[in-house]
Amino acid sequence: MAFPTPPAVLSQRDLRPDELTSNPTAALLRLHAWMHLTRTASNRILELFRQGLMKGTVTGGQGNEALIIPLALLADKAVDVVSFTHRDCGGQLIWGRHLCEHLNQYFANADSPTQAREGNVHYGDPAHRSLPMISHLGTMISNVAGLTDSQRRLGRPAIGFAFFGDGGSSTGDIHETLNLASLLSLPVLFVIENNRYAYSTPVSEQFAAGTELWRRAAGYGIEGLAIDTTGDVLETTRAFAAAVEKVRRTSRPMLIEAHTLRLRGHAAYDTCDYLKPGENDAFLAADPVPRFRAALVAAGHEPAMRQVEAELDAYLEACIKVSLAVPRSHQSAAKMLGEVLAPDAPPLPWVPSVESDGPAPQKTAHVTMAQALNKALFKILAERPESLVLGQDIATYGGAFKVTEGLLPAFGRARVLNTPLAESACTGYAIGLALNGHRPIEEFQFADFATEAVTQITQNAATYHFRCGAKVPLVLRFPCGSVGLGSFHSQELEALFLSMPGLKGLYPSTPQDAFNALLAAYEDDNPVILFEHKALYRRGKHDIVWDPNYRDVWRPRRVRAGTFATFVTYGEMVHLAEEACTYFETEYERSFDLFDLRALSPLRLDEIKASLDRTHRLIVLHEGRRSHGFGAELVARLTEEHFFSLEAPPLRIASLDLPVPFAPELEQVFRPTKDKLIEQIANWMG
Ligand SMILES: Cc1ncc(C[n+]2csc(CCOP(=O)(O)OP(=O)(O)O)c2C)c(N)n1
Ligand SMILES: [Mg+2]
Repeated sequence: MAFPTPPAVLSQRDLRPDELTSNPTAALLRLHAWMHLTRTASNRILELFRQGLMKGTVTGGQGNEALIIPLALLADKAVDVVSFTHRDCGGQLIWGRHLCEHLNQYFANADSPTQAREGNVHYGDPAHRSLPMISHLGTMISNVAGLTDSQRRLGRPAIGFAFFGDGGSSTGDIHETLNLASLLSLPVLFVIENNRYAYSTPVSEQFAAGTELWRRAAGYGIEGLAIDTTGDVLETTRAFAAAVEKVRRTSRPMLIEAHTLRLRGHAAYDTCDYLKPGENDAFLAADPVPRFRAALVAAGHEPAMRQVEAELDAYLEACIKVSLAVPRSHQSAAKMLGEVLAPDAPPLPWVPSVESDGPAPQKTAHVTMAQALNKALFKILAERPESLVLGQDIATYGGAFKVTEGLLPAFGRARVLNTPLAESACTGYAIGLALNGHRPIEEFQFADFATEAVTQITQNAATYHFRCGAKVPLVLRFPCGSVGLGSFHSQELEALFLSMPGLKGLYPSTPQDAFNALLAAYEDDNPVILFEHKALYRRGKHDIVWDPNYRDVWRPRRVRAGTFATFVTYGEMVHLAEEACTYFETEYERSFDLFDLRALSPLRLDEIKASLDRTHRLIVLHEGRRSHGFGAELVARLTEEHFFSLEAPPLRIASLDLPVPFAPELEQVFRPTKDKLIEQIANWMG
């Protein structure tokens, strides 16, 4: 069924600040119309939920209209960036969503904008720079900062609108992002929707240093102010307009604490029994919507308003009728599984040479793995204008492992970006850039510190495509593996990260594969983790060439041919495995079919399965810990189809289930070594 045509008033989705003086009546009637629709739609959504027609829960925006309607109308929808919260229903509609789409999202039906894969407010319109929020409060605002920066880099006069609640304002992401935005001078309007409660927790239990949340701005070197949205709507709108104009003109962030209301509790299920006696009545008395209407009536606009309200009410009911008739969503497992990752992108038109300015395709370089990665970064930055590199100490210093050495003088600070110690916000910022056509490559100083960004990587970036079809082309470089640095600078985190859907992972073991892997990861439209074992960075020099088949790193490499067993490993362990294979060939006259997995996700195991069909014996080796380790997945996948043809139980060799011990002697006990490998294989062979 076609969507009902919106009343004419809803085609007015903008408000220019000069209208507030040149034609205030038209501006006020527009504000009223959107506030009326937003309030009535929110009330009807609550009713539909209570009738059991909507799923999950609903968190209403009743009381927040005088905040979100002026700001959404003032935004430049052609260039600006936003992420709406669970109180911002009116903003979604003003940004351009048809009311039926909004309702379909809440019904989670077959026409829902997220294909019913997400519920209620968790949707947006990334193609038009409205980012769908995830539940994790605080995460979205760094995405807004990144996308706003992307717009500015493309020469567009955009600003970002980052909305979050008084409760959300306590999260680490908020602090990291306010700091980052100030450092990078990003034009983002940070708006705390202070409705005095986070679920049942009052602001006084949220923040110790007084309840004036806007005063935090001074700590980040940015302007802060409070605006009371429960007062006169025209005054509120003028104050917002001045702030919007200033952020756009100065390109500096600003923090606004907007006092607002939450009239229907936290969510549909909220009992509200934590409110003090009379507190809810006070909220209702402070509601600006009826007072605003009464003022317009007193100014003689009642007949015009009544007509608009009637049109809007009829439109709302017509939209509900259309959306109620949409069938439930039915999707096969194959369809959903097939849409977790963005499809393979076509290869980029690389200059067929290791060096961008080298004419001969056959030109080689004799390099360590660190230098091979450095060459790939040079090539990407030289040939791809949408690329940039970010991370801690990567600019002047060239990175903790000197992988980014020389990039800053060649490409400048805007594209070789030193970041503060804020892995979560910096990853969120990179996600925002990636959503708008940039392709960031982020270096984590050590893979271990990526745990600071777990939410951004696994819950946000990794789920984007499934949730809304948006692509997040992002390379996350993880220097990993133990080299005598103890628990927090050594870990192999592939099992932790890759157990979450939506991430790809490559783990090269040679300079050539590292060079190829960085190009392949770069041109992928998904977040790709590049695992770089620190012991391999300087493990001798090797020739690297321009390899037109660089995308083959997404498949395993057969390192040696053999007959006794199929031997699967990756990373530094490939070199250990080779030594063990040589030993067994010499001492036992037994050969192994040795594979370097290279791509940890998605796993392409056909060639290895074919090998197992010939050898009927399997060895899996990795440096990560054994329990819940990557080897468990490999053994399961490889043997579930071949179980009855196996001639021996699979052998799984991994590190011990310990935090990585520091002293070299203890580290050797912890991780696989050549001697232990030989001993375990010999025992297994019997
Ligand atoms: C990081 C995180 N922790 C906990 C929650 C659970 N939660 C959902 S809404 C909410 C309260 C949010 O309060 P506030 O930020 O003030 O926004 P409001 O709902 O008042 O608009 C909580 C605790 C969450 N969504 N995210
Ligand atoms: Mg709140």
